[in-house]
Amino acid sequence: MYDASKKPDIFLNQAGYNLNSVKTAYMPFSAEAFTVEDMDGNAVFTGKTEHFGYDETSGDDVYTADFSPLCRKGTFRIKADGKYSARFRIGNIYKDVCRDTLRAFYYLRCGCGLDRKHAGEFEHPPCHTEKAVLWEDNSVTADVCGGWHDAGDYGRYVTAGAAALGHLLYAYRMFPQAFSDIRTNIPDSCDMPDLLTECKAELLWITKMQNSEGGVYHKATTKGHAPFVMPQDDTAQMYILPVSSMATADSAAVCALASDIYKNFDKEFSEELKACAEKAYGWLKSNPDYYFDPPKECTTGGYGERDDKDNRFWAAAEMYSLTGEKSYHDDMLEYLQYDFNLTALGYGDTAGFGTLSYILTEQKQDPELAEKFRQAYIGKAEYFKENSEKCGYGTALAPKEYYWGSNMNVLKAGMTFIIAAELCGKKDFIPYAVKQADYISGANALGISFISGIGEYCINNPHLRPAAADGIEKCHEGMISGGPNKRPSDPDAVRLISEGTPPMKCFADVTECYSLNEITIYWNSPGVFLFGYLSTQ
Ligand code: 9MR
Ligand code: ZN
Repeated sequence: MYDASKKPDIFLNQAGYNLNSVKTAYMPFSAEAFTVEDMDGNAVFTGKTEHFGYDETSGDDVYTADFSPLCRKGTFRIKADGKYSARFRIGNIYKDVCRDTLRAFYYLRCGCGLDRKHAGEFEHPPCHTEKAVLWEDNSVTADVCGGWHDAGDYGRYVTAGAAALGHLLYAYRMFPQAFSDIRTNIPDSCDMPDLLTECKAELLWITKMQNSEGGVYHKATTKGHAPFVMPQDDTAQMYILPVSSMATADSAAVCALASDIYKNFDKEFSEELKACAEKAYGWLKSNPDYYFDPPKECTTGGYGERDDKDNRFWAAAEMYSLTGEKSYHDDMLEYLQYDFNLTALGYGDTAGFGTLSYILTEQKQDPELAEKFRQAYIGKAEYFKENSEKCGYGTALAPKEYYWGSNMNVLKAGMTFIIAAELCGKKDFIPYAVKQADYISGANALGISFISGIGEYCINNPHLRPAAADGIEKCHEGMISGGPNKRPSDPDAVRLISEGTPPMKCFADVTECYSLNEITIYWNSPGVFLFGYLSTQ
């Protein structure tokens, strides 16, 4: 159970550090020297701190302790001025963090039961298995069982799922070796890496969300959010909400991407994905205008977007990469005339997945275009690097960027550094990627690990219905919290966070605080990307 008295005085990555990685600890108090001790209290490293100075994001006067030269496997803690850090390990630590954050997706599965063998004490009977009805015509029923619950709520939203799949599948595409031996103890995990077995559950659900014309429904949810009950007890009517051009484009994109990846493991599934992608793309061509018509009476997650050009661009890029057909390349160029962010890897702005697809494609490439995309990633990484250097805790966000789900942006900054390092030849960015992972696992102004079960002082009360309703004190491991939000909007957070609190400290590990401490699939997925990559280092 979360225990505030366990809060360490010195903040660092509580999961630990790779043997040869950069290693930094942070102190919000003045100390000249520090010692790294093993578990018997023997000093294994001593060093002088550096005074960073005042940090605007946290309001702290920060001192840093660099112990990068300590390349010795073991468990340690840091001591300075009579104060201590939490325990941490040095060694191959990222396999475990990657496994736990990937396994979190299994706990979020819908339409099936979680059995004791795979879920242990978190087992529960099947949920949301009844047929759903179309919002627009209640006499039509359809089976849309499956996929992952989106977040703390039990809704299932196509664009959110596509973004999570984008992060996970690109992690696999860029560094498959990280996932060849990560086993998450999930059912049916024999003939492909567990990451792909897990993603297949969501992909199958996306294919069910497609209608006969190729359009893809935006979401499957009840009319409003469920109370805090277990998923099997959420028995209100399930609705299928209208098609949107964003959901259709994202589905075309992610199914095309997945078709290419699964062809080596599951030919038939790969073909099904391709057919789904082609049909969705066909819908996009016959419906060239932005289309989104959410009924106001349905109060679950909105996931609205003002524009669909970036989604269409992603779809065209993936279809081109899958087929090599010129028409898709032409479409890409056409969408590129519109103004969108070329490096955004989110559920709202998706063009970064499209540029990534093009950088990596094995089809014929326009070298200038590929270079333009690489430069965009380098530029974005430079921006994050500047923020990181200005921040006392090395975090890649500017003070104004701590809003709802800020941890996702920290993790996506980590992804950006990796893309710039691995695909654009800028290896110098890697230490900055490490610092984003450090922040998430405890090297932040609160000294808290934002991942449940990772570290001595970690979140345990996320806004996650099963975690609150299951009567088990310990939360499912591997859930990544949304993190600090300088404009908290739920009533409990508004009460708990006093006016003028510095951005990085606008956080509380409290179940009710959905604008601070919810979890979502697309906050975990960039974590799997970052931790998976670091496990290869
Ligand atoms: O992440 C979303 C945040 O940016 C919005 O401000 C907020 C309010 O609309 O919704 C968040 O998304 C939630 C979604 O609507 C439903 N599932 C959980 C999501 C994370 O809180
Ligand atoms: Zn469910």
